[in-house]
Amino acid sequence: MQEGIVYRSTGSWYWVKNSQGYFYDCRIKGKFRLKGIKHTNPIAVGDKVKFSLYEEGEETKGIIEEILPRDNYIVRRSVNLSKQTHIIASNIDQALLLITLNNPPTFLAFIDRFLITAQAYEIPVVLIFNKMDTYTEEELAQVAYMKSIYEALDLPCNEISCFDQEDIVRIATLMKGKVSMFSGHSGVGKSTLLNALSPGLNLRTAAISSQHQQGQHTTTYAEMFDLTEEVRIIDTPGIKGFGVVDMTPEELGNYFTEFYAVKAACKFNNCLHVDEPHCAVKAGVEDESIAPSRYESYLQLLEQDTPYRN
Ligand SMILES: Nc1nc2c(ncn2[C@@H]2O[C@H](COP(=O)(O)OP(=O)(O)O)[C@@H](O)[C@H]2O)c(=O)[nH]1
Ligand SMILES: [Mg+2]
Ligand SMILES: [Zn+2]
Repeated sequence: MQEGIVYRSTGSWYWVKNSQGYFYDCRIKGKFRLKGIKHTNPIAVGDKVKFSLYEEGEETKGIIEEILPRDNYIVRRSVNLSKQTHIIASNIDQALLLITLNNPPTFLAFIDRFLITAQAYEIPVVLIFNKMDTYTEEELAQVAYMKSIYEALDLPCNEISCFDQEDIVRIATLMKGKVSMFSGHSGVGKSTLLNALSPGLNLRTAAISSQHQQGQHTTTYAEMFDLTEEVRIIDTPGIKGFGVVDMTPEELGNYFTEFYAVKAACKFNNCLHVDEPHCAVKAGVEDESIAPSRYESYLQLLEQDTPYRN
């Protein structure tokens, strides 16, 4: 039996790379379909699988026999109205969120929403402030302020320019030995950074966006790429963030780690930090130990993204 990782999937065929670096076209055994009833696809890009080989004419192909437990996975709702979800990708070691101040603007609320969702998916996030070569003194101060908010939460922050070779090497280093996923608004420099990291790589993203322009039907297919031998990415064209994850108001509050850290001091143990008296979170916002933007993001998410609130 071979062990491998799924790099690409068409829904019926899986392109699996084994530990020696060889790729095989694999099919799955029927039983996975039954097991994967919650999800429209039983196996996703990023999955670690065990497969056996068989000969089909001249070709050696594989049958996936087993899927190893996933560290994490991201989903989107399937297009039909069922409760089923489609697994976009799994086993993501880190999400690299590219941020630019302007051109395009990345708002703090967007960053916070991304962080919360990544946390719900159990994917560590690295923040990358890009286009540092373009900012004025005033804008640099703004970046420093944004950075201070997230460094206080122990999130790794990097300032880079895609045109600075030392910065590229730094990013390559933090990607080494991991599967990373790039996120961020269109125009923040994802493709530029990927090309700088791996000049030979011909990413599919361009082809996908030209398809878009022709108004064709496009589906989001994730795909794994080796940038170098030890640097892998999962490319998820068309996904800027992680979409929306259902969570209860209480879960949401807990995902704001600095709120969670003080909530024992709230008068009510089910405090949602909104109208309640003697709230430690609101006190923290007042004495500025909690960033006002984080609290604003929280209120916004509480309003929009917690359907269970009644
Ligand atoms: N000045 C400057 N421009 C950049 C940098 N990174 C990307 N860009 C430019 O930003 C534009 C959008 O980049 P692109 O990689 O297509 O963004 P994507 O939509 O996130 O893939 C391009 O014109 C890039 O040349 C950077 O670090 N500095
Ligand atoms: Mg791009
Ligand atoms: Zn409270």
